[in-house]
Amino acid sequence: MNDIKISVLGSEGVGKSALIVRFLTRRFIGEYASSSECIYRKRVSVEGRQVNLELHDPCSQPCEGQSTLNDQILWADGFIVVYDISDYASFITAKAVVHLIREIHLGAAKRDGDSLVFLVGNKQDLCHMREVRREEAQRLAAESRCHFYELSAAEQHQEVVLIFSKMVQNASLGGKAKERRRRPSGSKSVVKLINNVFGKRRKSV
Ligand SMILES: Nc1nc2c(ncn2[C@@H]2O[C@H](COP(=O)(O)OP(=O)(O)OP(=O)(O)O)[C@@H](O)[C@H]2O)c(=O)[nH]1
Ligand SMILES: [Mg+2]
Repeated sequence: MNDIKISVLGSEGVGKSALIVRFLTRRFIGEYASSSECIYRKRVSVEGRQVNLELHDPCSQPCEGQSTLNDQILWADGFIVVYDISDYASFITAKAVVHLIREIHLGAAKRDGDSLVFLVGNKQDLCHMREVRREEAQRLAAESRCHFYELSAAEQHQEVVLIFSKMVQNASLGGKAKERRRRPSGSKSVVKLINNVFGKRRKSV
């Protein structure tokens, strides 16, 4: 059985935890703990094969034993790079992250599968406050050989599941035999996740 490691990256508050929680529990809770980085594990089936999925949810606040962005990029097989469509600065960060992933993977002679970076514009329900034009994000995705999606973790469940499933499938096909790499610190089960998501109060947008 092979392992698939996916890191969800992007600036603070773009909805990384919301997307992961949606995928794992089907729910949108509105407030998510972000005081520690975590790896959530789930066994999934890809084309009849059992695969161990590890999902890395980084925290934006400084925390004990925090991994660097470089570590996270070297660790993962696939990346979901998230920005908030109502926050242009978060798009600039996403752009920098996408470029860094390409640079690090090429520099380290890691496989650079075209489909292993997904650029995701979250909070589509806030389109009345849109700051990032869809065309601009599409252009970045095309230039950087990423898949591109816009969605709302708050309002959509199927779309979120589809993105994670596609990522798992692509990573699974691309990475049969891979060297083990250092993992970011922290590891939690889905049960712990349920407790964790209630751990911090934060205003919903
Ligand atoms: N309107 C709207 N709000 C969202 C959506 N997704 C997440 N949020 C809200 O955005 C805020 C931040 O979401 P998080 O999932 O904690 O964001 P994060 O990227 O994990 O943040 P850090 O862990 O601090 O880096 C929360 O208040 C969420 O309820 C969405 O699709 N639409
Ligand atoms: Mg978070």
